[in-house]
Amino acid sequence: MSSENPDPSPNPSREKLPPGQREVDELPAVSKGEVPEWPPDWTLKVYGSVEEEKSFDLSRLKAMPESSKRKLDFHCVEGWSKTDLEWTGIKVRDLLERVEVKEEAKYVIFHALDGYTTDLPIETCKGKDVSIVWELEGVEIPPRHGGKVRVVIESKYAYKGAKWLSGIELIEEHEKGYWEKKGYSDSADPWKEERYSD
Ligand SMILES: Nc1nc2c(c(=O)[nH]1)N[C@H]1C(S)=C(S)[C@@H](COP(=O)(O)O)O[C@H]1N2
Ligand SMILES: [Mo]
Repeated sequence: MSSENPDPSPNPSREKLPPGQREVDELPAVSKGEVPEWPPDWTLKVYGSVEEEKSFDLSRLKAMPESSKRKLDFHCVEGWSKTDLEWTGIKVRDLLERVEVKEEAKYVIFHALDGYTTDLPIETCKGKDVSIVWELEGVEIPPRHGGKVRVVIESKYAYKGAKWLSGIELIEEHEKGYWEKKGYSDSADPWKEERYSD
């Protein structure tokens, strides 16, 4: 568990695992399809409702002074959790500060190289809990787990964390992501067991 409590949903009962979750020994690799190719000219684009669109290459992300290591728990909506994984990265808010988000931006939609999307309210992304990461346990994230760059969010089910991150778009209206369109919860709080939308 991170020493920082996740913003939107601190662990209310101080229990290690959210309700209905069981710990697994190894982090499973879960995705809708094949592991996509990592483009040699990859950059992370931050665009949409911002004053100035920007692209960040991997060396620029790694050089950010906010870069840090955090131990986080990982909860899949299918009922497994892997606790205390150490990720290296920054927070999405560190990027949002560098592009100046416009007043009308209400959601952040994450785009991935495999066409996957998922969105979160801008307030959640201005908090401490939405991380953009490039190392797992001190080494480059394996491709099957979203390397080279992915999102992890301890206070949400894992489908809110896009692997193979390619873009961060600021939008005015909520847009359902890949799993959310199939009936999974938009809020996805594991401590409240928000697995499915009503
Ligand atoms: N781009 C992308 N990100 C994704 C997915 C996906 O299919 N594509 N699956 C999500 C789901 S449902 C889970 S449980 C986690 C799995 O991460 P892992 O494979 O590292 O365990 O990634 C999430 N992020
Ligand atoms: Mo999942």
